[in-house]
Amino acid sequence: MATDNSSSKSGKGGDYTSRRIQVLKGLEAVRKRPGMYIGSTSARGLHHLVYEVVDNSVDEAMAGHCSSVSVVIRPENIISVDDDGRGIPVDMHPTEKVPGVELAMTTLHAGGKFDKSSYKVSGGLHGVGVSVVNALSEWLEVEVRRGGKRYHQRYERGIKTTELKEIGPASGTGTLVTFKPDPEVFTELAFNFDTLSARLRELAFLNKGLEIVLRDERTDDETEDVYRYEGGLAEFVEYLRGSRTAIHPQVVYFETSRPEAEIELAMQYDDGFSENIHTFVNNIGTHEGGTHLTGLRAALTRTINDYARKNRIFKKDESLSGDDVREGLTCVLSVKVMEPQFEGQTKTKLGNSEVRGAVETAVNEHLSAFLEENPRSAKALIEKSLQAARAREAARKARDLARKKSGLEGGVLPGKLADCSIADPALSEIYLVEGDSAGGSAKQGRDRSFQAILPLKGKILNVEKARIDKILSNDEIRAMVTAIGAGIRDDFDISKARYHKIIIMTDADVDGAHIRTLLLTFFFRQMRQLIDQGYVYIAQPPLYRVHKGKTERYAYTDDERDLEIRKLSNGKDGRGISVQRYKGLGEMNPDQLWKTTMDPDARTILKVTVESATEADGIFRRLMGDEVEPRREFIEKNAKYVRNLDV
Ligand code: 0RA
Repeated sequence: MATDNSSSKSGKGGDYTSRRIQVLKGLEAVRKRPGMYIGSTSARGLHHLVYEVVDNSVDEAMAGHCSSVSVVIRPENIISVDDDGRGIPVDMHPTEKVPGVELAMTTLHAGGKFDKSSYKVSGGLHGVGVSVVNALSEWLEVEVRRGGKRYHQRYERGIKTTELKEIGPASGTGTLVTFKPDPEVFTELAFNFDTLSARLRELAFLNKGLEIVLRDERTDDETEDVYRYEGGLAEFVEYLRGSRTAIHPQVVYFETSRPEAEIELAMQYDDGFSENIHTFVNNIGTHEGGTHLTGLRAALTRTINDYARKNRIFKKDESLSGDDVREGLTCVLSVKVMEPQFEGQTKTKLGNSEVRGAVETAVNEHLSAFLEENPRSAKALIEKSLQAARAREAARKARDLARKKSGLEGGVLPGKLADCSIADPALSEIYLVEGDSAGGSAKQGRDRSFQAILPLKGKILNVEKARIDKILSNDEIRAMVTAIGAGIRDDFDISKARYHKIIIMTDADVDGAHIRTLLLTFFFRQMRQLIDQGYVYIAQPPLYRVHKGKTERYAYTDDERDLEIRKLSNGKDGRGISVQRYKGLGEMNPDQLWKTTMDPDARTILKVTVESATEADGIFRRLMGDEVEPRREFIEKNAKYVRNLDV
């Protein structure tokens, strides 16, 4: 496969040499501003490289030519992605004068150039193309199996170091891409198995029948997961439902192909109270919703009301609101659209207006058929929605009453709150502190100009298990809602938040971890935008105080403690050194609490972010639902989890 680099032929897009120079400039731009192409150069961007390569294989699967994709994390965090697709074309491109595979590896957005007649993972976060992965890899090797032969080519930092060469015979077809992320580019180089597993599992659910293998070869006890779901989204819904009890045996499921979009949907009601709808466009999670979600919601409300009215299930002038028919619902909607328009702050909102009607019609048709064919299921889910409607009415009354008495928003602040003195929310923070004694220390230690303290007594209510009227009658929750000042749920208005930093400060023990989880669940379910906007943080109090004479040091991990002990013993013995382990925040005096945990110049606080709504939802469910075992496991691994949230 010889290419003549010195030849200079004129053509439409400039001569060959100048076009090659353009290519190099393109990849250079990627290396200069990697964040523009993959979002970040931290753990998130690193994992993004894998998704980018896998997306190409999944595109091949969506086109109907690939049944298996395998991802291997090799020692030194090298990644291999292998598939059994058609193999990237190796023949010379007629005008570009390089093999197709080389074009794909070196041209930005080359993905769709070959094949316009299929759905592509494009727009949103993905779809920048494998050339970006190439540019950001210390080295990358591609192997294509096609036409009975194997071909190989190597690149370093996006520049080819070998020509595409035939290296032997091949049985079958496919593409193998192996790459090592460039340490000059990434601040984090270690792949997280759980992070990759979550996305690959999701992709397998979304592409029914596609087998995705994830293997970790970095340690001796090799881990291998295989994801393959013949039931597609129906199995996804069962997975998301977890341990909750379904109120009708069969998952509602359909797939249909319309001119505007291919539509696949699965849904099931359980005896819980939360709404869990996840939507995808071309395999990308649309966290900000969009036209497909609007169509789905409209169809749910209309179809269920129509059926109930027709079958005389309502009493006199009863009817169900959108919120009512979504309570206890787990639903996944996946649409595939030829030219998706992604909008919104994070480009995860579908804009195509024609999709709304297509989804609405499809859901109307299939859901009403399901209700007609399964009258007992229909009755169960309508009864459930009616209960939701009654509870909502009771909650409204309770809220009105409460508003009059103390005011959930505006009005009187809770008595336990020690508020800050400045009025600018952007500069204000509130510490939610476990227990009255730690609350007392925090009140004395704080900088009262911008730091507010709200002590919380004992365990707050587990909102995952409670209904809205009960949630609102809980004192600790009411205090938080009033202090934050932005309302709750449908009434929540983030622009009214009185603080832009809400810092959870609990003891470094199992109870503290539990309270922290309860609070996170509360924010996730009832004030989700606080998390989306990055307003929620977790304080990091020290675990140890090491002191000798007049010197004192604080340590946040066991390793740090050992290091401080070594430093203080000055190579001699450890006499006179004392180590105190803090069992709770209450053991610190106000001054210590300020110095170690609250002083903005000295403290570390972890920002809580929700990377994948689906995964987060699953985590919250497993933690807060009825299963005891996963919760225990979680609490044991809590520190790791909190950091994971930030990936
Ligand atoms: C365009 C055309 C053809 C294959 C592919 C792209 C392709 C790309 C990747 C990337 C990873 N795995 C892939 N598998 C296939 C083939 C067109 C044809 O054979 O007619």
